[in-house]
Amino acid sequence: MPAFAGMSGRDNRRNGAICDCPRVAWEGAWAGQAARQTKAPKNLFCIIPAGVRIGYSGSDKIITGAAIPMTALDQHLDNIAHDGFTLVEDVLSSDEADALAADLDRIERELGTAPACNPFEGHHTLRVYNLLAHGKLWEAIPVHPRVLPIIEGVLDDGCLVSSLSSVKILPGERAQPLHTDDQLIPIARPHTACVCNSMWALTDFTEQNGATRVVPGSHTRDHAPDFGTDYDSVAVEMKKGSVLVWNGSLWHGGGANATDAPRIGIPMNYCAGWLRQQENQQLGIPRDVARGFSPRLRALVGYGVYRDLIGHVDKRSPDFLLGDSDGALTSVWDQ
Ligand SMILES: O=C(O)CCC(=O)C(=O)O
Repeated sequence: MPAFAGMSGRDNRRNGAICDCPRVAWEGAWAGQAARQTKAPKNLFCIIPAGVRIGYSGSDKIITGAAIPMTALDQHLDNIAHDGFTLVEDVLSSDEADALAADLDRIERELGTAPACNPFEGHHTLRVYNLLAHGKLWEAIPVHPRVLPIIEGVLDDGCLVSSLSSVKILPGERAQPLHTDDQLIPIARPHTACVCNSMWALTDFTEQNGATRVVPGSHTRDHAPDFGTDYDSVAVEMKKGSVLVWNGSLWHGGGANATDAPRIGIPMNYCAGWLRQQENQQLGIPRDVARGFSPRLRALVGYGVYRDLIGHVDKRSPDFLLGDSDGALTSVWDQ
């Protein structure tokens, strides 16, 4: 299979055989020239795994993906380190994506969701926040074994759910201003990754319907974009069921939807265990709901401690507040 003409010198075939799943690579369009409003090229090679890493199993019935293979994990982490993003394909089956989209319709109806009508959230975009409070189906997303290991590789396994929401870009929406997801965090750039986010495609994402646009490599810049300024970017097209993962410092934004159908995406966002979550998970998710979460999901939403200290309640893990654990903790001070 021919390599994409503009690819960098990295050899994406190391450690394994070549298969034909598309890997988003951008250098040809981007580093070359004329990157503005250019689609990320596809049909590049990726790795057929040699090893298997055990991941956390999801708590939900419908989502049953196997753990992410180790060499693929390395490749994804390499992509994020180098480009600022990576694409994980076929995470959800078509039926799984449809089930989530149908449940989202239900939630939007129940909440009477309407566009926020501001330049960031859009005038023709429906957004629902705090999805973990709105139904069991959503509990499988934060712990998915094909994606969580990548997040843990960028942050660490003490990472937290920062927010779980939806972005349904309706026909006629304009492109969202480019931004970074760690833009409000007042530390000098570039910095160690403290936010790592993902976009789950519940419909195909195309340049025409508003696929997420990224500025490859921008996670290493020493500044964030100026709000509302036009920058060169590429659209990351992906099939329904795929997941785009990026370093929170990457410049990106939703695209314009020039079609007559919605583009439905689920931003599943994580932050470091030492950072405040964007959506307050402990107050926003009723305790009765959190009590039904798997142990891993409980820890991810904040019923745990980071490095045996951060987040403790009276030197106990806050898990005891859910009632079925004593929260026993050997704090870092006691070690
Ligand atoms: O909808 C998208 O593709 C990106 C949305 C986004 O980046 C945001 O709302 O922060």
